Amino acid sequence: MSSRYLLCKTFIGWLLLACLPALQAADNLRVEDAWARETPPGVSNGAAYVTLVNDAANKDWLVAAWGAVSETVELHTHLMEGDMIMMRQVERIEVDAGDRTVLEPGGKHLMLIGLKQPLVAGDRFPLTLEFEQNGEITVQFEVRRSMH
Ligand SMILES: [Cu+2]
Repeated sequence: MSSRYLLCKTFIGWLLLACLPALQAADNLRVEDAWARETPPGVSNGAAYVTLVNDAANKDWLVAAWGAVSETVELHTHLMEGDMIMMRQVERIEVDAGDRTVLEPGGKHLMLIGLKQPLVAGDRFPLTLEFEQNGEITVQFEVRRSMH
């Protein structure tokens, strides 16, 4: 065995070690910017938004969400019907491989049906998001006054 071969083998070992954490971190789904809009008193439904980041090689789908904040959580989108923009419930929200899906005002969102109490700016509450491939992720949502 030449010393050159040894050197090469060691170098490849280092490369593998250096790559390992990156490979593991890439193989999942992340969420960013989880927030909900403040609700006025007496309003029983709210909306929550989040950015879904899919670093994995496979497509995934958000299929359900729930939390103690409301009776139920529905997945919604906005659609044009004639000249009206209507909210519609959807069965799942796709997150393409290596891509991100943004839930935002005027687009896809989590509809909090039957709020237990008004959402007040600065408060935080957890929601569990269930993905078809990646399973459940519990996320803290921050209540904001902003419309954006
Ligand atoms: Cu809605």
